[in-house]
This record gives sequence, structure tokens and C-alpha cells, in this order.
Amino acid sequence: MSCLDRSGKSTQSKKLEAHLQKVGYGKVKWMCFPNRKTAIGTAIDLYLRRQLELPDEAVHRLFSANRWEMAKSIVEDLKAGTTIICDRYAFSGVAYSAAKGLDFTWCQSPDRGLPCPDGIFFLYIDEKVGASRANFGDERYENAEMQAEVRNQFKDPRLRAHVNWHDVDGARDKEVIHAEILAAVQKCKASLRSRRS
Ligand code: T5A
Ligand code: NA
Repeated sequence: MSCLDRSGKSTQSKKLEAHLQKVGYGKVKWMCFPNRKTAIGTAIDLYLRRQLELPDEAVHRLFSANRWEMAKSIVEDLKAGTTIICDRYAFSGVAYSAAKGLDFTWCQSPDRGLPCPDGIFFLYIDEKVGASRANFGDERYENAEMQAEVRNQFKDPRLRAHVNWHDVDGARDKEVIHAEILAAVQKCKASLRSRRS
């Protein structure tokens, strides 16, 4: 899932994980980026909580390195047949850094070579909806101007090229959104199966 702040991606990605576990989908693993528990993630967490200042370019590279820290284990899990549900990925990395004015293709370059998801769900909400949700405004980037620019960057066709991208209206009821994502996941899984057979 790729998204704006407070759009409900943790809610939805965890609901999807719980559902797939319940119906016996095989091994399912939930993960999120930034992963604030690693050494690099600790620096990112400090930066997001405004306790550390870093140049935009440096923090962009840290977000990407935080994904590369996990890349080997993601590939191993996928090879073992595990389904991975991820709360934010490289698409957020590009959209947020490009929103700060960094060159778009420069932003894409450090993530080249990472495992590519089978499906991407972009939960879109307008500023007013995001700002009305719990704790909005606590972290860096959680302000109306930044979110509006991030929203623009997520429309860039360069982000959506060659991937299975789904726009999902995140302003609706949680269950309605969940049902829509689930239907798309099932369709995606079926098409992957038919391509492999
Ligand atoms: N970032 C991230 C980069 O700059 N570069 C990168 O490479 C990456 C990976 C932190 C920041 O890092 C930036 C982007 C971010 O600014 P984060 O930790 O994912 O990234 O932080 P947030 O986006 O702020 O994540 P949140 O956890 O705050 O928001 P979620 O996951 O979108 O929302 P969620 O599910 O926790 O829901 C928030 C609240 O809304 C309610 C929930 O109950 C909760 O209270 N809610 C709903 N209410 C009504 N209707 C619905 N449909 C709702 N869905 C959820
Ligand atoms: Na979240």
C-alpha cells in the first residue's frame, strides 16, 4: 500500500493480512516502511519526529537503504511462497522526496532493483479527511501544503508505469475499502496463477 499520511494504510494492510490468515491463504507476512526498528530506521524515526536534521538527499537515501536492508529477506520469503503485505514502499519514497523538490528520476534511482510488488493500492484522501484523523500533525510532512504536493507527485505516470496500480478512495467506510482491496487481490492472484500455469 502506498499513500498519503493518515489515509488508513495500516488499518487496511492489517485487515488484509488478518483476512488472508483467516481463510488459510498460506504464509502471510505484514511489514512496513519505514521500518523504524533497524539502525537506519532509528535515524529515520528521529528525522520524522524532528529530533534530527538531515539534508533532503541524505534522508531520501536512508529511506531507500531501509528497504534494501530488508530486500534479501523479502526475496527469500517470496521464494518460500510467503505472501507479503507491505505498508508503504518505494513509491512513497519517490513521491515524498519529489514533493520536496528533488528530481523525480534521481529519486527513483536508489530503489531500482528492489523486489517489485504484484499489486499496489494507493489510498487517496483529501487534505481535510487526513487532517481530521487521529494524531495528524505530529510528524514532519504532516501539513496541508506538503500533503497536497505529495498527492500531485503520486499522479505522475512515471511512478505508475509497468506496475499493477490501483487507486482506492480512502474516504469511505473501512469495510467497504477492505472489500474492494480484497477483490483486487483475489483477481491479481488469479491472473498470476494463470500466467504461471
Ligand atoms: N516516507 C515514507 C518518506 O518520506 N519516504 C519513504 O520512503 C517512506 C517509506 C512516515 C512518513 O515517512 C514518509 C511518509 C510519511 O510522512 P508512516 O510511518 O507510514 O510514514 O506514517 P503515516 O503515513 O503518517 O502513517 P499513519 O500510521 O499515521 O497513517 P495510516 O497508516 O495511513 O493510517 P491508519 O490506518 O493508522 O489510520 C489513521 C487513523 O484514521 C483512522 C484510524 O482508525 C486511525 O485513527 N481510519 C479511518 N477513519 C475513518 N474512516 C476510515 N476509512 C479510516 N481508516 C483509518
Ligand atoms: Na501507518
